[in-house]
Amino acid sequence: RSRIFSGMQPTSDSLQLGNYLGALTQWVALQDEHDAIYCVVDLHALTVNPDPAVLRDRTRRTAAQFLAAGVDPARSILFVQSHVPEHAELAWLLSCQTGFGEAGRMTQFKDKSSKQGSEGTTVGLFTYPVLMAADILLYDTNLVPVGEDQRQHLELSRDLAQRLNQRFGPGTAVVPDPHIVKATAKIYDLQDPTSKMSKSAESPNGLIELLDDPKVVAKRIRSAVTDAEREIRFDPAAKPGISNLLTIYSALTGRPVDAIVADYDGKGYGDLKKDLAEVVVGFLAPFQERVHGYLADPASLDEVLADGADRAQALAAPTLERLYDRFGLLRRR
Ligand code: AQP
Repeated sequence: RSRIFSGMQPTSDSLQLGNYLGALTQWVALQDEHDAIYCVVDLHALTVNPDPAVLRDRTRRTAAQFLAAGVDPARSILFVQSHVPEHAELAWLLSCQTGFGEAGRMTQFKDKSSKQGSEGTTVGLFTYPVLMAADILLYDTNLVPVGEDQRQHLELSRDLAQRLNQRFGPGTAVVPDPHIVKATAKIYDLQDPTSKMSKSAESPNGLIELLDDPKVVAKRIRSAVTDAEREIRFDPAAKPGISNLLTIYSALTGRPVDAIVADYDGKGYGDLKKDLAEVVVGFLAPFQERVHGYLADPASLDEVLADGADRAQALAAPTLERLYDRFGLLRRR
């Protein structure tokens, strides 16, 4: 069985639909056939300097959403990144193997730091992809299910693994492969359908948050930006708005895009939006109920996370030990 690792940041009260369709549904699908490890990456969230109480709350909320989506702690390991200190330790080793220019070429860093200005940008944001490489290499991960926006970061993880094997000998690190499902690899903002949907979007109007009031969600779908034509067809270059709605419709119903397009032959954008709003709300209502169930019992949730951290650490500690040894750090008696 191959090893899967992936994580999400607790950077918002709610995950957004792109997180769910791009990554979380894959996490759930992969857990039967693979040894899966899923993580709330709270150390990553520190890069944007969150309020401490808010971060703690969002960490539990994010874990509750993983569970509500179907991550099963009996089959997968579910834990919080900071509970396993080996992540931060390995990140230091890897940061000493990462070129300054190499890290500076990461487009997510360039985008986020240009919005925050150089004083608002932390060194942590710069080294974020190195910590992500540590998360992945720490578990000798084979496959990393993520959305398209993480492709470049994953490429860095692969380069680092290959570099370690060259410098310190074969078998130092496992080179991870991305698992990116093309159809849902990038869900777009409803108001700006050429930018990806994001938890930290500047305007909430193009965002579908999984814990939003269903009425608000329905309204946002009905107000989604489309185009001046009338024809419903899947053409991401010419019709990004409609194509995005079709992608979401298809992913949530399991119906192929072509079949949906055929259903709407002769119908208008308004019909598509109205029906999609129902589909999304129909998915969100039971999801939200499950999330609230988990949040109503924080002691049980913490128990699940503590057990996950124990299991994760049992895998992480020997890997880190192997790497410390290969790097030439004198081990304590
Ligand atoms: N729009 C998207 N379409 C498909 N997949 C997406 N992902 C994020 N947005 C989309 C995937 O979800 C996971 C979340 O990773 P993250 O929490 O580390 O943050 P991110 O990639 O930076 O996602 P966000 O929502 O945009 O968060 P913020 O605003 O905090 O930066 C990853 O697998 C990602 O690919």
